Amino acid sequence: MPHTPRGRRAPRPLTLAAAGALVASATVALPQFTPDASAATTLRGYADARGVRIGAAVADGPLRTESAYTTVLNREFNSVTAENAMKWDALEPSRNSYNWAAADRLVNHAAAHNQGVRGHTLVWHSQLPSWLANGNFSASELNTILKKHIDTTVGRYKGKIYSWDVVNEAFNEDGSMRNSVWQSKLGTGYIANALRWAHAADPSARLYINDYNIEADNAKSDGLYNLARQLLAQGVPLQGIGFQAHFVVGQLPASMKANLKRFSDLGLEVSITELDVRIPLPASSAELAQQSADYKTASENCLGVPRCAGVTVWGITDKHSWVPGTFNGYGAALPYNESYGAKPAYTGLSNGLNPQA
Ligand code: G2I
Repeated sequence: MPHTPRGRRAPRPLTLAAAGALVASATVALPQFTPDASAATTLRGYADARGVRIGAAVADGPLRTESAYTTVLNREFNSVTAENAMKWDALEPSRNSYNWAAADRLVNHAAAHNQGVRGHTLVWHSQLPSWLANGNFSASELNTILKKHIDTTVGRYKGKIYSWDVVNEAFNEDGSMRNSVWQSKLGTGYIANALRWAHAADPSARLYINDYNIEADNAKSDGLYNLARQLLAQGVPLQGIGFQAHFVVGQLPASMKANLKRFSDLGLEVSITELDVRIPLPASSAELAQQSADYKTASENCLGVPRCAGVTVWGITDKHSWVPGTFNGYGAALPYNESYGAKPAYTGLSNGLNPQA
């Protein structure tokens, strides 16, 4: 039985609300997990008390080699996401030849530290192995390849992954579908198929569509909203929307909470899945303070909405963030600095998780 924190209702299944003509087609449940009673004032202590997840994207290198990294990971987070280890190019670099080592390592680490696992990601246009990206497969072959990937990957971790980013970054900024190998060969139907296959492989995993620049009410989130409504109306097993939330300091969209709420009003779970807040370097103390406010607001924007399952940050420490390698001149995006010192952003995130703050 999951332990219920004092004064909290036990997590219970939430029935999909019928929205308009939508038919309730599935049941979603908030994450079930046993809180770590050791430290109420950590991020995970506050998250446990609310029955939600506070997660971190985990890189395999520091997980294996840096004790400061695992100390913070285990103390502060009740959920993990593989930053790269569950991507297709990592799992199946040559056709039919799998490399599960790093993904297994993370799943085993999570089990040993009472952490849940978000799976990331099954269907994406990026990080495909070259045999697949350059294979020039027919639609029928691609369909078979995708089904096998989902059956194999979701099946391997059945019961060990509480939610999967089944489809990642499928939209263009204008709300149309991105022209990936999946879209161009299979059409938009690949999304419903992927969700159905994933559900068959692990009926207990919550299945997500995940994307960036959908935090605001905008053309891209409108496109996703319309697709989500259609999928639910068709009875496709879609249970959640992942809002990546890669922000620039001081630029959280004003419509974020209302936008998450409209998805939640469809009966879907919502989660922040990849939160970070980048700053032009060198970061000033004013920018670090604004970043702290942004972490608080972002987490409150999710947790203040019904059916928010939790918040995941895309890394732990600025030492290992993807940001400087991608956004020239930016960095300092995470709650811990390069020496594993907690930044003002840590306090902001903590206050966002703690309703008493
Ligand atoms: O780009 C930020 C994130 C946007 N949403 C989807 C996420 O999956 C994505 O994560 C990033 C990782 O943080 C990076 O670490 O995805 C990148 C591309 O998969 C990751 O970068 C890659 C490098 O491009 C590769 O050269 C490298 O081999 O990381 C790989 C493993 O270190």
